[in-house]
Amino acid sequence: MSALESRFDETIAADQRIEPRDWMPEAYRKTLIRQIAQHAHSEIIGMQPEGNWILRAPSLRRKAILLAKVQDEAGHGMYLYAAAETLGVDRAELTEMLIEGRQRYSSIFNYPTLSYADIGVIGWLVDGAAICNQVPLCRCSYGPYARAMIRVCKEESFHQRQGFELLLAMVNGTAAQREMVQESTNRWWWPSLMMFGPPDGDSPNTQQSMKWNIKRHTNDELRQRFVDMTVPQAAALGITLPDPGLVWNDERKAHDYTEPDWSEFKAVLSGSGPCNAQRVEHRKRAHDRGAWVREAATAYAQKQAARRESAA
Ligand code: FAQ
Repeated sequence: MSALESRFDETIAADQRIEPRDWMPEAYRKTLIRQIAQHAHSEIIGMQPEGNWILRAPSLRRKAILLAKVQDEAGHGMYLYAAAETLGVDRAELTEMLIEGRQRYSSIFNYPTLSYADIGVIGWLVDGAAICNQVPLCRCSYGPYARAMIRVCKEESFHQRQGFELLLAMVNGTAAQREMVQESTNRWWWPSLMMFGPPDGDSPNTQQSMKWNIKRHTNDELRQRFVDMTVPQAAALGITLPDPGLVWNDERKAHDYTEPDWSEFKAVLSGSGPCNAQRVEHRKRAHDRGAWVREAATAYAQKQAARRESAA
């Protein structure tokens, strides 16, 4: 083993951070690029389901809240692309890979938003699941990713609360509004459980990622944490989670629950979810429409560089 490899192993064993200039195994770098890029793409594609309701928000207050949330997701995407760039990839290259279907984004964003209750339920369940998954990533061994996660998690907590607050208003409203919240919860519950990834036995990356202190918990551990956290919140809302198998297990001191339909998860990952094609097409259109901005920014930067050179 080379001195560089031993140094890397010692840093991981001491639970310290790897920084961009440190030597790292190629497989560690590749895993991080895969996970951070997938995470960044999720934040950017994740703007679409909620963005769909900005023009139809029921009040100015709700519109301002939703606009701010969707803008935050764009910001998260930017921090994450910047973190990925410290590993030697280019953001433009990552965007190409997303558009060409060579990199993934979270399965959850391939489902449609059908009512305004979905805005509340996404905040409650989807941001809730994101927080559960991402708080441990603040202790990830790769410095730039861990630091980006600290800010992202603070903002996600705010997003989760705005979702819960919207749902509280709706469940205290009319019978029709309560029904909207229940119907939306029924649709989003199972896809939210899938956000944590495949069951541990079918997760090819978990073991190695945990050895490298990238992941701190397995997919099933985090899914369980999410279920246990969400049950009392559903009770506070007076909403039923759509799983008859969801019961407290006193021996395990955790809830038993029914596994989501993993064949649906696989189908969504392979591109045949309800909105896959639409999401990627929309992202591609936005990217193409932004070409003139990128060209203008490049031309400006080149001109500035030429001016500096001639002044020197
Ligand atoms: N969707 O071996 P594992 C948000 C893939 S939150 C799609 O277990 P790993 C906030 C996986 O990439 C959502 N693909 O993989 C927001 C792997 O692919 P491969 C984003 C999935 O990496 C809220 C294969 O399956 N959060 O955006 C999914 O160890 C509201 C095998 O799986 C993150 O990305 C999935 N759900 O664990 C925004 C968090 N699950 O190897 C807007 C960071 C797995 O075939 C509105 N990521 N795959 O290329 C992680 O923690 C991990 O990457 C996991 C997956 C836990 C997602």
